[in-house]
Amino acid sequence: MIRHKVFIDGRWVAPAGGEYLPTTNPSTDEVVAAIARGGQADIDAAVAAARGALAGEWGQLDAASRGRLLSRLGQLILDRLDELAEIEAADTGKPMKLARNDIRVTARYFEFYGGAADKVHGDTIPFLTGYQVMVLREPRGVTGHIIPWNYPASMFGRTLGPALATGNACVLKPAEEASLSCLRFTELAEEVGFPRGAINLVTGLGEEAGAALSNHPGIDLLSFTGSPEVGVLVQQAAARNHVPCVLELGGKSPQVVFADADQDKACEIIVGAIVQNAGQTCSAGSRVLIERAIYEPFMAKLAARIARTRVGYPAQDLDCGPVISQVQRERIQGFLERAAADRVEVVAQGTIDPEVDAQGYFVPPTLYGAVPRDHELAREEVFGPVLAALPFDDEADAIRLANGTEYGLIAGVWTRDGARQLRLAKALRVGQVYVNGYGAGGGVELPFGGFGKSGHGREKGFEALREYTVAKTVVIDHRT
Ligand code: TXE
Repeated sequence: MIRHKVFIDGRWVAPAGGEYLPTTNPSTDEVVAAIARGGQADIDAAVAAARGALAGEWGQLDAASRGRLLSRLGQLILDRLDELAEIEAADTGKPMKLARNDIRVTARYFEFYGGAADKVHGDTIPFLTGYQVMVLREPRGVTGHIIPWNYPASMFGRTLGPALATGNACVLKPAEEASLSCLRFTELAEEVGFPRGAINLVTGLGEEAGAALSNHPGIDLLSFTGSPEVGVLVQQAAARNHVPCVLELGGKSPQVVFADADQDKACEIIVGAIVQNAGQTCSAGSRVLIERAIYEPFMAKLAARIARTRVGYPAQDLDCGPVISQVQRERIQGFLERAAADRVEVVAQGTIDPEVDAQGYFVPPTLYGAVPRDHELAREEVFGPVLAALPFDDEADAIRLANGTEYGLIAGVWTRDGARQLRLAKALRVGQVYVNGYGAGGGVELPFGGFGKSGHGREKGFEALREYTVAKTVVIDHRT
């Protein structure tokens, strides 16, 4: 079995503790590889290597050269599309078509940020006569990145692309459940010729390598995607070290369907967005809010569509695969059991393909109807293929309900009324609003991030470049 090392200062080395962790295929529960169990000593070395890179070759590179490295990495990822998609599908269980799409998105991040690297401009500001003021945009320095297991590939690009484009040196800790694509991308980055120390990768457990990274005093900015609970720990660590953090912590995103919506299109996209990646998507539209006048007919459409969904192995390319782990399956089953005890109505369920082996972590897509507004299914992130439907009375009620959770990540609005589209877009407390469509995942150009329990800071697009740089004001008195 392959034992993957950690990547520090341009070299693959055994973890300081000498231990490795098994990583399993969620479709079969079989161990597919071993990853290094990195810890404090590895993180210390990685942070020191990143600091060294800033003072060395990486820090000396001009922006266009950094951009070329990123673009070349993007191209190499595309060239290896099939190989990388196989790795991602085996490690996460996602259908091959989704795994391929995720790899394309990863490549697209490097293409986008490669092109953006030399377009991050500073500013000049009119000031007192005889003075020249410049605002430089400088890299933060050493950036720490902790990412989860649901989209390891595309998050590698999402978090490292803007950080590297702006000249930071990075230490990445991928999720212990799914590190394999990140390991392979790092090999490709080595092939492309990134100077040593620019990218460091330490695999391992959250409470070991993750905690060591987030608490490290040598980090200048933390970027974390994961659970709200760990997000709080990361933010506390950032506060202790007086550094900023970007947090992306999931959501309970609403799909708001008005009576004048194109119901067939809405139904197709809403179901697609909740079964995508077995519902393990931060921006999954997990609540569907339906105007009461069309509640019954629209629910009938949703139910028919959910009932047609099929769950299976990645190679079968059905609607969704297994969830990532037995722990996650049990967590989702806990929601389903409590909903049953509370007599929340299951309106429809998809089917797990009879070919699949009971060893995998499969969960059927499930639609719940008339979910009480205060029920956990209407308020908490399930992170599974579970859709909670709730009726609403009018536009004001829809807005109240949509904004009525602790989260605020993205929203879908379905109506043909142009003025209403705009009113909703402005009233919803979320980082992205889709009107008559829904785009969980892609759109690397589009700023993305949340409010409240969904986190703060913005990733993707040019906004991310702002997060990874800091303004320095230079005031020159040029009077003679
Ligand atoms: O997340 P964790 P888990 C939500 C989703 C899911 C739940 C639990 O609801 O059911 O979180 O998932 C690292 N210090 N999301 O337990 O633990 C960990 O190693 C520093 C939504 O897997 O937050 C991994 O790399 N790091 C989310 C990363 O944090 C720590 C995606 C995420 O793991 C750490 C994933 C610690 N003490 C889960 N403990 C989204 N926003 O999409 C763990 N980690």
